[in-house]
Amino acid sequence: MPYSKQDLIEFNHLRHLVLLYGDSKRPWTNEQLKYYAAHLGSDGKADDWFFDSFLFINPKSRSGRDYVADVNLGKSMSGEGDFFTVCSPNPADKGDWEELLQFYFGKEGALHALDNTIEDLSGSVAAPEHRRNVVLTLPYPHITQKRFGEIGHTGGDLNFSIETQNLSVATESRLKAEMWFIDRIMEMWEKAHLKNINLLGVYWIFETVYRSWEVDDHLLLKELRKHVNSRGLKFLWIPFYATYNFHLLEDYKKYYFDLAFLQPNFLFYKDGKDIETASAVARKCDAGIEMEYYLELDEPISIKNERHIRFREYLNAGVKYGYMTESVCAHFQGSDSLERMYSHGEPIERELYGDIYRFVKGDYKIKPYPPAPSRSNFVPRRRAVISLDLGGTNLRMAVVDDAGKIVHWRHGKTPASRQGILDTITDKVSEGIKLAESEGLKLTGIGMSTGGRVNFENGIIEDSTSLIPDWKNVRIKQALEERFNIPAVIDNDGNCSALAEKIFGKAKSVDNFIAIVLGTGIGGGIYVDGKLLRGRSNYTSEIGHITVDAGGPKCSCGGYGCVELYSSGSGLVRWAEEDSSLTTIVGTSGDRSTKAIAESARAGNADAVELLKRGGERLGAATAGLVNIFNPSMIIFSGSLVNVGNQYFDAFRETLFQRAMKPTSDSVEIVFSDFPQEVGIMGAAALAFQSSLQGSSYSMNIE
Ligand code: BMX
Ligand code: ZN
Repeated sequence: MPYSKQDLIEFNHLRHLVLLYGDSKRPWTNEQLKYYAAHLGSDGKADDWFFDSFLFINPKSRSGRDYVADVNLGKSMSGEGDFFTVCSPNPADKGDWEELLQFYFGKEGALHALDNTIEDLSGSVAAPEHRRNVVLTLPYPHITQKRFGEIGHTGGDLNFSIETQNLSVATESRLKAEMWFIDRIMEMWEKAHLKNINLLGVYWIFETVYRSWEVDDHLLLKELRKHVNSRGLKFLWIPFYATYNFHLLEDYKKYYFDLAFLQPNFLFYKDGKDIETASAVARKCDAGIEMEYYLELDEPISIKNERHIRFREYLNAGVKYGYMTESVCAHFQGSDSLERMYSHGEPIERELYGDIYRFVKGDYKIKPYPPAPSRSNFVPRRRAVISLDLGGTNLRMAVVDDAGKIVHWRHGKTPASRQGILDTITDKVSEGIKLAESEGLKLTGIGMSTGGRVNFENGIIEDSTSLIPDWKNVRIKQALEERFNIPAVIDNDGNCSALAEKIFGKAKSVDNFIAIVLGTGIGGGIYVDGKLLRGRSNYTSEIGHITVDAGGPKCSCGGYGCVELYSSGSGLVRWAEEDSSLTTIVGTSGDRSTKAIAESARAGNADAVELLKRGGERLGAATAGLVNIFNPSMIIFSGSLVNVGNQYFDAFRETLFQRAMKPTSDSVEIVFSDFPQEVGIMGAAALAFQSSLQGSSYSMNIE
């Protein structure tokens, strides 16, 4: 483990580094930072120092664009299954990076706040022996960023993608942006004159070292590290244990970083590695350990017990395997868990606050584990619903629990006939019920999201376009209730997507927004003044069927020139096939699918790029009209097309802002859903929970 007299001096006495996840919209204040800088006695007064080092991490810019990149694989403790994240479709640009610098260095910024906090505390506690360290996060240069912004006077925006240039040029540009960021940090640091803190280094936010045919972070990091070190800074990393390319930890000091902390990930994952193994790996690789803690509201009792046992193991293992005193430790604590633990209503959480403090001081003593949740203990049954999502291409079924977690997930192609669809639904629901019951989940409802015009009161699909053939006059609510004896509730997929965003997603605190689902067709849901727009018969928000070309071809809805014919998955394919000027778009197997179009565009095929631009443009024009009518503050995209390519969304944005009336469009934020593929499932689940909760005193358990 990387702790010797030498390291002590070289890293300015870094021992315990606390991770401070921030929200770009809310700067850190003295009031919050004091919980991390000092230990507070029961009277609320500081009686000692706490962490010696502070790492500031902001995942997103104020407008929601990503600084962070993440790859996670594994099963979480509540078992929602495997998941992973890829390069952001919504990457931060130079303006956002500048905003982050302001967040760090601005007058109200994190560093001034920390400096002042330490200054203030030095009144009640004798000044610390060494200056406290700060580490600043470098934003990740996403390869989805094609117009980062200009650096110097080079006459153009930096482009990080390999769509129109080769990998080494893209990597050079990414490196250039990072080097610029580091130089800006140094300039601002010089000017800031902060007395009580020491700028120790910078942090690489991606928890792996990534290389593929379109990304070369190996080269980037090797060069970047030289630059970081040349400015007198250290380069830090906290890799995810189950990470892709994890073996790189073995040689990390040789090539990439000056200091790494291994995340055991034991707290979050059901089948996570145990801490003994993780600490042995850290020791072997000369890395520190990351302590992992979080607090969740309203978690089920069994999970809470398990969390306490596991966190006790992090502390005890620090004594057993020596990392409490022989190593450096990073402390993950969600965004504000330590502050919340300090004033928590439950003694067990307050006790942990004290134990973490003792641990940081190096004199924590092993404590017994809290009792394991046993079968004989009373454990309330978690509630869950069966959720169905029927679209033009896919039929999905999931079991979703009352924390909004997908516990089981199945999906397949939408059968070609009405009977086929009904049979598959019956099969999948039966399967879901069995899975839920075998885990002791209490099923309270079935929710369904479907394309088509839905009679919401009676649960009847009254009409559909030919995207779902013969899907008319289907009494689905009645059929499900009779067959399974569980209350069922159905709504249009666009409406469901809007509900999903409102309850679980990006629109939790937004009252006026438009959700757009880009799939085989284009669906939509609109919230006005906090209410989902339903109209006379719940047939609202058929955004796909706004005419954008009065002389255009006939649409599956009976109209002509609808935007769905140009900008949806099926529309792009149709256009590619019918427009004789677009001849060169073909997939690897000679096909013309949406996937083939996306791949061709990524490979720089001019026809495919043109097609995406036209598609985005038409949708932008249609949406400009909606913006003028509904005055939303947010537009949220979901559906399988969110990854189709930036050309589409760039053209969308450009057209929208060009066409929509000026003051109206000024404040519209355009964002991507946190669950673009699961939006129908999440919406149907929210619908089922809402209706099963009506008249009951039980409340939904949403984080
Ligand atoms: C169609 C229409 C909409 C639906 C949209 C997106 C039917 C069957 N569908 O415009 O109701 O919201 O497609 O659906 O009438 P998806 O199939 O792309 O998910
Ligand atoms: Zn139409």
